[in-house]
Amino acid sequence: KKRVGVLISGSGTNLQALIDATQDPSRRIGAEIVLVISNNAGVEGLTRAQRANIPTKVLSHKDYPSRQAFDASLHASLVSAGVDIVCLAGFMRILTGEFVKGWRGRLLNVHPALLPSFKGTHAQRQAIEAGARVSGCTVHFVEEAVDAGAIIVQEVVPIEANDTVDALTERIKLAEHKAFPRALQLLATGKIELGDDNRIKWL
Ligand code: 3YE
Repeated sequence: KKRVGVLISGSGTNLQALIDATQDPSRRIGAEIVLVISNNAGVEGLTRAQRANIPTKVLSHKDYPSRQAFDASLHASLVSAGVDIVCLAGFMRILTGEFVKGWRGRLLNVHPALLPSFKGTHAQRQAIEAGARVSGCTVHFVEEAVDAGAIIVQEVVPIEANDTVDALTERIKLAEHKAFPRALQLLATGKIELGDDNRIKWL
């Protein structure tokens, strides 16, 4: 089984979906979560990990003099836990090129829109304001350019008449809880890899 580290910043609902999926042998994800790191202390995601008996660590970016130093500390913690694959599950920090390079092909993020549309923050609001009739979520390999990495799984959700950002956000979250475990399974079971051309290679 591949050893997974999950980085969080908040409530950890995607972490919970990954815990539930990896702990259910019938789902055959091929991965186990061995470490959860939060850059914020006291968040609900840490409680979720502890409840599942998964080791946790708080590394606050505020305790480091630079983005490089923070990322080096993240990297060292992941390496010492023997992590193979890193999942960003609501982790709200932009990672340095150096960190991203060190985990090339082994670092996944979930974004609340159908990339390459609506990159960046407030993606749900962007979709509503654009008048789109569908949005969704994207699980992608992380590259240095934010939200630009190769797409692994997407899940579509409707945008309803008179939809609100909050209602759409909740609908997209449910889609993320399906998409993220599927993407992790594809990588952990060797169905995909990140090709030298930075595109998905289906094996
Ligand atoms: N880093 C790189 N490439 C990626 N991090 C994430 C995805 C991704 C990545 O594809 N290189 C917005 C965060 C965006 C932002 O400006 N964050 C601030 C801090 C804000 C805070 O602490 O609340 C910052 O300076 O990093 C994960 C998703 C990042 C979301």
